[in-house]
Amino acid sequence: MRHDAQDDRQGTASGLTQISKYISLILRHRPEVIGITLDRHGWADVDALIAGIGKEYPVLDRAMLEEIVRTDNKQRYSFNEDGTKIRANQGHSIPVDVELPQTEPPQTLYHGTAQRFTASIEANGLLPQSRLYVHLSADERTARKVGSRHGKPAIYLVDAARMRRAGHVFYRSVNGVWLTKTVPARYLHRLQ
Ligand code: HQG
Repeated sequence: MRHDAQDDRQGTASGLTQISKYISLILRHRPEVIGITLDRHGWADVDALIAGIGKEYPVLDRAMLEEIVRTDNKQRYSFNEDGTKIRANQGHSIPVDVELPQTEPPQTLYHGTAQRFTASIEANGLLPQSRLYVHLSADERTARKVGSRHGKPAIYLVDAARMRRAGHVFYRSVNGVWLTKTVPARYLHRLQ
């Protein structure tokens, strides 16, 4: 497990963060790593997940998983009603349908990326790359944070209202991320 000065400062929380990142890998991208499958709505069996992750992180039990879900800073995961299943709310690369209703977006949304991607984005529009959807946010601050993950950030304003009028479909994940399949370049306005 990675262990650095930042982890030391964060104490126990860093352990949870490490496990949370692993859960994110399993529930969004690679369930086969621990020999489990997701159903078509993205649900994994909680006991199977705990058992599978236990090989790497034996400390994980039901109570710790509940704490991870409850305290996750982006509310990445949800349990089903009876608590027997768990899924990621968004961010998948594997084709699952998390049953989001189409939702009317605000007039404008934001997308944060890295400056080195801007030439390609302005030529080809925003593409979902390895994920199912392009991820957008309702506020510029979140976009800046997302963009900073990739390098020196560049921020785009997305003309969501005009996209809607042209028939593009939007979803809002249960943790507030706006999703759409692609954003053609004509709907992008670079802020920074
Ligand atoms: C870029 C995190 C070149 C796109 C965040 C982005 C988010 C292009 C990168 C969530 C392009 C894909 C998603 C094009 C798009 N040419 N580059 N035509 N079109 N790109 O990580 O939006 O912590 O898949 O701009 O908070 O950065 O994981 O997407 O830079 O909500 O929960 O290709 O991931 O959440 O990168 O982040 P990503 P993202 P979590």
